[in-house]
Amino acid sequence: MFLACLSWFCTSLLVFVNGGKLPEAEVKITVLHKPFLCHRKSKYGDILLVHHEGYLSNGTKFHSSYTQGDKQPVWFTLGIKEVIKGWDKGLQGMCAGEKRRLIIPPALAYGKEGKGKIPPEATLTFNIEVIEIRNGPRSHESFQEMDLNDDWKLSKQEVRRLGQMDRRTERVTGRQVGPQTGRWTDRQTDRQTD
Ligand SMILES: [Ca+2]
Repeated sequence: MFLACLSWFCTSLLVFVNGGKLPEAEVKITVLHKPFLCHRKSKYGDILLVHHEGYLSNGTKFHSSYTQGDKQPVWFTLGIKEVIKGWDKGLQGMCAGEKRRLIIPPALAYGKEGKGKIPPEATLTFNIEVIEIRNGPRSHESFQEMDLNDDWKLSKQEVRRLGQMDRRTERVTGRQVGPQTGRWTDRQTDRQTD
């Protein structure tokens, strides 16, 4: 009788603590590589340049930006639902050069429907390498200004244009060019010559 009461009490306590809700789906994060130097960490609103590989739970690779398409890393804005929720949650606080493995439950990926090669209710594993982190647009208006073709995504060209505008501002204001900005300039030069 005492045990029954105790178990009833514990269950009620649990429901009370959780507010009767199911626990929220979580992303499992494993850091695969952390660079020695970290000038800044990614946060909501930043624009990230990433390489990524995606796997289904049976080990099938469904995408790799290293080997597919134009084999280039992709830009996206963190935390504005431009990408699946699992990425928005799992790619915060990262350094440029850091690599993470994310295991994302279907609720934070493509859910009950699935999408393309992704079957319904699929748990996905991504290996993601952050190549570059830049300040994103700080307001709705500045995002719209950057998004030249109004598709609610920032393409490589649109982000590159922001980089060029930033450098112009630095020349005008004479602001000290930080290591990150310097690296960006080098990378841009590299890309233009290759
Ligand atoms: Ca766009």
